Amino acid sequence: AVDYDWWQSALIYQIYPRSFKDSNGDGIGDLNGITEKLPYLKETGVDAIWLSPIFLSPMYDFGYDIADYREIAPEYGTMEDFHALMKVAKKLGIRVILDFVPNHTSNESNWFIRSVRREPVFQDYYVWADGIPDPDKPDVLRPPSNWVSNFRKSAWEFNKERGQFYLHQFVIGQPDLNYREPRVQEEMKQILRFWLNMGISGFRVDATNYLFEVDPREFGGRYPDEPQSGVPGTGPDDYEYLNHIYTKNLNESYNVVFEWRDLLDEYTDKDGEYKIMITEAYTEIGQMIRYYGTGKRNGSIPFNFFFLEEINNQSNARDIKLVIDKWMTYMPSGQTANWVNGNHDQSRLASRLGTDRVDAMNMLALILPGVAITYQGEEIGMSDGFVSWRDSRDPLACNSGPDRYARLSRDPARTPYHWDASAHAGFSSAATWLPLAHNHRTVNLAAQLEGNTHYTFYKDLAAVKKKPATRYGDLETRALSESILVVTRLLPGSPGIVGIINLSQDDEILNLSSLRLLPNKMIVVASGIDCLLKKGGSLSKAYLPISSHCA
Ligand code: TEU
Ligand code: CA
Repeated sequence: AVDYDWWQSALIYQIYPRSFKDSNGDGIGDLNGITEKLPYLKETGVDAIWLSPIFLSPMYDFGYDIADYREIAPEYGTMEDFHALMKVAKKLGIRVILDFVPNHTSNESNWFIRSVRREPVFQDYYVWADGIPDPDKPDVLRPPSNWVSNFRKSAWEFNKERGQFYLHQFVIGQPDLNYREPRVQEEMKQILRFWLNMGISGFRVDATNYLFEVDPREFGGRYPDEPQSGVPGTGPDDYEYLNHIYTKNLNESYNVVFEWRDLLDEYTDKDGEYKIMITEAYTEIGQMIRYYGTGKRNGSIPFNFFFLEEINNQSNARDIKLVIDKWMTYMPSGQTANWVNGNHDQSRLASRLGTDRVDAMNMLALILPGVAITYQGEEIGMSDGFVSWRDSRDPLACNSGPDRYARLSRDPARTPYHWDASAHAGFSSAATWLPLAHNHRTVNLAAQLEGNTHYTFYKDLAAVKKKPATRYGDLETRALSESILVVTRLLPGSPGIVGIINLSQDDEILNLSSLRLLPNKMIVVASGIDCLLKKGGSLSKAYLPISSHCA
């Protein structure tokens, strides 16, 4: 029998391999470290792990610059280690999702080296363009257009050997592939097959909305300048200085995703499971939703980034309700929702919203319909680490300079996982590649295995996530006041789920009978509210800072 719906209510755990667990004492996390911790993830209730890139890379962008899609980065291990990981994961029933980075390779990729030399097959693998002679200094070539990289400064880099500029929408070491070259599209499909043949359960697709740029043939053979955005305080080196209408969200990028979906579907019967594809595209909701597919074509699950972008430490119950309802309203019927509370590019929950909102947000992600995606460490409420300018490793930080790096750096969210209170947080036996967050001796997994903790609450929620009503129940969201948000999931014939969040610091008296759902047996999960449930009784705010579910 084919398992079509494992993913529709999956709890997916994002592992940033470099910072999860170091098994060989070099201060860098690795595959064997992950394998060692799989039983912990099983115990927690995780259905699938998504591994940030594990492939051969010079690591200018920590694996998002891939030199060979078919090889494992030596600091992370070997192909044998990967097979061993897969074997243990299979045995435990944890599915493995890999990161697919199709927009660009590393400049150390063989494809790029051969493209620089204009070798016949490879010459158009990347986005090459002639420079524009400077009218004042004829021997100086200016970049083909005003395009700016996501990591600041011109998105064009001159290559002396070839005598042309190449496009890089991210770091200089990440040349953009040319999707108008059919061979590139074919290569990428072969890479998907290569990993699918190893029994993985799907892909997270990186930077999907950057795949295509406009076709210069439609602009007289040149790449057109992007219009200025008018965003105050930005200059020509800043990404935000421009509106990216020629380099982002092109129709062709969606079509490629639909083709990859079809390719993944070829593996459904063979492996007896549906393969998941989750696409990353930071953009406005209309553009995001289009990745789900059209009437005719099946697509992917677009990451829902609105928890990250539209909820802050001031958001009240009504604000949060609106963010939830927005996705559910825009999502085409029959599709699967998803909820993201963090990733390796974003500030952590505890730092972004405050420690007292960590449980509430984890709870929402895990009781709302669809896929919940947890970034490693959010289940124990880790906070952003302090990373000095000197210790900075993220290229976005390094390109921003000592005065501006702190605002943009992604290093703080990438500090190693806190396993216990020992010297290197149980992550490594040696000094760690990025400094540990300052609170690792108090905020760590070992300290949270029992009692009312972020972790035990999360684990309870993971169990609730597996209940029929969480999988299939109807959703209702209600803001009872500025500070009380109630989420219910009702399924005829099954115990319902009611999630209650109190966002205020004050005592709140909540009469449960006012919710008018008590005749059914309900599983109540509450955050910021004491969990004393008596039929027709009332809930008053906790003496317990965190309350777990009670039946
Ligand atoms: O991020 C894509 C992306 O759009 C980033 O610009 C993102 O907006 C930024 O990191 C937020 O601060 C993906 C990966 O998640 C990121 O780690 C990579 O650096 C990037 O692609 C290039 O591969
Ligand atoms: Ca290691």
